[in-house]
Amino acid sequence: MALLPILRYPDPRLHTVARPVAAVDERVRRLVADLLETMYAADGVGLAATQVDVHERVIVMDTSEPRDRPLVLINPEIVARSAEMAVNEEGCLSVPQIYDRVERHARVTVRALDREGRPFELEAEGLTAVCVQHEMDHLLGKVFVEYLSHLKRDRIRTKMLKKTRDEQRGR
Ligand code: K1U
Ligand code: ZN
Repeated sequence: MALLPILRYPDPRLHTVARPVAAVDERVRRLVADLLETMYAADGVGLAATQVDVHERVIVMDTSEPRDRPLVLINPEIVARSAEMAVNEEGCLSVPQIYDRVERHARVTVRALDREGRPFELEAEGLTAVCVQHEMDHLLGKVFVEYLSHLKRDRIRTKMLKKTRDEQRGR
């Protein structure tokens, strides 16, 4: 297994649309293992392949407490959405230390393949529903800050560029 570097906003590669996985084989299972290791090491509850510069429809999540129930979603599709919406605080491993409120469907049903290539359905609510919608946005090249005002987004972009520059200079 390997820890993978996570792209940081505003890296343009975060806006790449992921392609479907053609076959769930050993290569994909290795990617899944690396995504899980990277997500747990970063203390995240989710991670999309897009965030590690792999543009295939693969998501990992673990919203359990203690964090011992990994969820793997390959080629996920939302097949039902609640009319009810909910506003929740979100964060993103690609936009470290930035949190803001985003409105999303309160419940969603997702159809996907597991790491053995078997189809399954997930009925998600609460943090799991927030997380799966956030991760599926990543697969479409969308970062949660795009739900915020232009003013907030511009401030976040400037802050992230400065943070990256300072880190590269060892500050
Ligand atoms: O996609 C990512 O960058 C992972 C992201 C998933 C996410 C969690 C919660 C709401 C939206 C998206 C994170 O893991 S953010 C860090 C985190 O652990 C967390 C943030 C908010 C609530 C609960 C957990
Ligand atoms: Zn994210």
